[in-house]
Amino acid sequence: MTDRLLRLSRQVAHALRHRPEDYGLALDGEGWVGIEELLAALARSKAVWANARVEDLHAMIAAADKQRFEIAEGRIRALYGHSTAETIEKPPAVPPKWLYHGTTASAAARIRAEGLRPMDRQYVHLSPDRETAKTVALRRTASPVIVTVRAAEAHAAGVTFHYGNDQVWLSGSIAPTHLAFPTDESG
Ligand code: HQG
Repeated sequence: MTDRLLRLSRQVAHALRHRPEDYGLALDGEGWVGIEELLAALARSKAVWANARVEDLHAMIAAADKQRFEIAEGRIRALYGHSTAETIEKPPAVPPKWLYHGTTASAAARIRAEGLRPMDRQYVHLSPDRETAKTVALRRTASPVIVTVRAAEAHAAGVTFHYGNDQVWLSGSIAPTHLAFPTDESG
């Protein structure tokens, strides 16, 4: 991924996940916005994007290590990560039996006590396997703690889950009773 595409990805994530209003954009209920609208908004926001084209958005998606955005029918949306005031609607989905959440030791201590919470985002973000969870945690710490989520059990108890992409599941808050911690962390 070139520096320019990485910067584009960060800017688009900022616009489509967090601050669409700063760009004069309004997401629809599922997070979509017109591609031409987004390109015009980017061009207004920074001179460096004045000549950005739809081809750049396709190249950004193709070069990424994970699927953060989706393009369809002349529109684009972020698949997860939102922190906008209006909750992005995601269809409910039946999760696999287990999901994983990679985090820091200090957050894990809080999570043991109060469960997983969305914090600044609209949903809790979960990984389908330990390796992915570890990668998520490595953004924040060199010593990841992997929390195991008994997802099917939580789902049966009423927690709503949503599919983000093949590496990301989303959910509401999950109580500690549905979580398991590494023995060296749990004491
Ligand atoms: C923690 C990236 C204290 C949680 C990643 C995490 C992911 C608690 C932090 C996606 C807590 C929130 C999301 C509680 C949760 N007390 N801390 N009760 N419950 N936390 O960034 O999952 O590259 O919002 O453990 O790969 O780290 O941007 O969530 O450390 O898919 O596409 O609060 O963002 O994707 O942090 O990451 P985040 P996350 P992108």
